[in-house]
Amino acid sequence: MNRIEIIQNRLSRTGIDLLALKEQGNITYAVDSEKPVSGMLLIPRSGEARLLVTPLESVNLSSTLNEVRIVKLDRGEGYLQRLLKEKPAGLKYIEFDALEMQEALRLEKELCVLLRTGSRIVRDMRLVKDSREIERVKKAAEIASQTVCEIISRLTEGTAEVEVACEYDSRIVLKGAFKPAFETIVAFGENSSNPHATPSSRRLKKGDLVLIDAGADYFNYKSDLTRTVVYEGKPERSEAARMIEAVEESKKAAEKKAFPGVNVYEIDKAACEVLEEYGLSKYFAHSLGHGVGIDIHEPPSISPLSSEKLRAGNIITIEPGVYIPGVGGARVEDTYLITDSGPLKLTNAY
Ligand SMILES: [Mn+2]
Repeated sequence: MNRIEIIQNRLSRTGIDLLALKEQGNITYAVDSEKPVSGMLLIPRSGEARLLVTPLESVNLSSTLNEVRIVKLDRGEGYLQRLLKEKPAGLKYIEFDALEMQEALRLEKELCVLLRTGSRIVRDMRLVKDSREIERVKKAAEIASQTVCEIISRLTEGTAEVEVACEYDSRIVLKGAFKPAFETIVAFGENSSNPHATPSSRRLKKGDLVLIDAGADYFNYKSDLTRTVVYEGKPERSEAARMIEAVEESKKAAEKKAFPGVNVYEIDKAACEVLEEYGLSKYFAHSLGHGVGIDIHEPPSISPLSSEKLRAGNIITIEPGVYIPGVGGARVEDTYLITDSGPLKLTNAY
């Protein structure tokens, strides 16, 4: 059964007449494409699925994509306009993955249907990766890990953050990645205290904290890892070394909990307890981790607010970090496949 058929089975069971997907990651997944696909994918409970695309998006698309019919809109025509024009007969209940308020109001008025947004059908399918998806994330992880190791071993005094980031980006492409999975973060010294630092012209000095957060996109699947090191510093007893030790210990504690069936907030709790012991938990500014796949951030979110249970086949990151304003930050992150026997680390940089 292909993914569209699996979705149609679920529509039959829940009484939904039509599932409309707008998010690129969901469409790409549903049509099982090796390249990102945008547009509006209409999947009826039975019959042919159709992908509405603008004239721009239709360039390079043939008339079908894995048995989904491609419908080219006229220039200037909107997806909703076309959906309304065609008004499939007998529609009572439409579910969207995402829908803007204006669109919802217009559809309700003109179609007189029951509408729901935030559909979980494709979201839930994407939570558990199949073997083909796992192979792609593994490859993305391998490329990123090797490259981060190379980059760290070649750090030289006086190099700017942007230079290191560019070097990483070009090396992964030469290794077969499509592109970086997100904007590569390279932060030296005090800049590492910003969890989302943008690489700048700041140059590397001896004793600096060096934080590199990088990933790769391989056939649409992503990897994510972070390493923090001290550049030619005297590591013993420095505050920087203590921060790095704290996040590494915190990550280990989280790994021990990352088994199928565990509530994700328990993983977060285990990581926080270690940071608490170091007196650093007040400097932990973000979620502990996130799912990774077609999107760099996808469900499940590993946060204190989530009560989702881990499942075998989930691919997640664990990334505790501490950020002390004016001093610097440390984060260590890996991408893991959750298996029945626990977390399997896919990003094997040292
Ligand atoms: Mn991450």
